[in-house]
Amino acid sequence: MRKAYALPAVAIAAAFPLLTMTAASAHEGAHSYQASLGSVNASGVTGTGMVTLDGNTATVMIEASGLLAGAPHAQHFHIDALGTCPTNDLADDADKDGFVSVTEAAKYYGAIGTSLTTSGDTSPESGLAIDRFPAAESGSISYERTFEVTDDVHAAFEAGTAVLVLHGVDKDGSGAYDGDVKSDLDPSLPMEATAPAACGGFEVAQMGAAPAGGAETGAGSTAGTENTAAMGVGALAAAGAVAAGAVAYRRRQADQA
Ligand SMILES: [Cu+2]
Repeated sequence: MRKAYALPAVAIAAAFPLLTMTAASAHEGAHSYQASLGSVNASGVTGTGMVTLDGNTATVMIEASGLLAGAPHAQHFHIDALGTCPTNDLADDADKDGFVSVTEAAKYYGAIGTSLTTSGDTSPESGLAIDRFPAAESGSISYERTFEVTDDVHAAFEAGTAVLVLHGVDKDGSGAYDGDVKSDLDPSLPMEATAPAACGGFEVAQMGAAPAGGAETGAGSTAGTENTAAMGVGALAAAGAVAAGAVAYRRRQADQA
């Protein structure tokens, strides 16, 4: 009797062309990724990154604070390494110059895949185009841009090896990029200008995840675990707010089109 219901796929497609189209679009639809930025080089920088990839069209949003105010902060997608970040202390300072440099961090987060500039070219060649990176007025960055990424960057997001990195840290608290240590990327620049300040690996965004369920999980365990769970929920809620903003923004754009 079961065989009577087993319609060939072709027959289903013929009978329900709209259904199959919907299934196809859902499969190829946009995917969202989120990164929670943690400090590197004891910068105190925190923030979030949200990326929606529709094919190779990326809508990128970054919110970060605690940065050296009024100074350019290079920001990139780094790709094709472990998809992780260096520690926030000097454990990864292999050459003991007092900084976790880009070179020392690369084993975690890889090379530049995309330069998150405010205008123009977004290739790795613009990696230090400091006149086209956010200047962090008041120490904060609120960045949003839609542009095309390359196939290797898209693949890195799918593979879980895409990492958001913000650079530039005022290690000596002088209020400017200076100091005797020179950048490992460009010896004409101080290390402070290029050392990573914040880093976060991208994960698939938990769109529509219920934070209440996460909170329940912590109930009944130790206080420490509850705190950890609460912090996790807070991070998710923050990321969810960013995601909701992205949806609202896209709707506004759609309305205007
Ligand atoms: Cu970078």
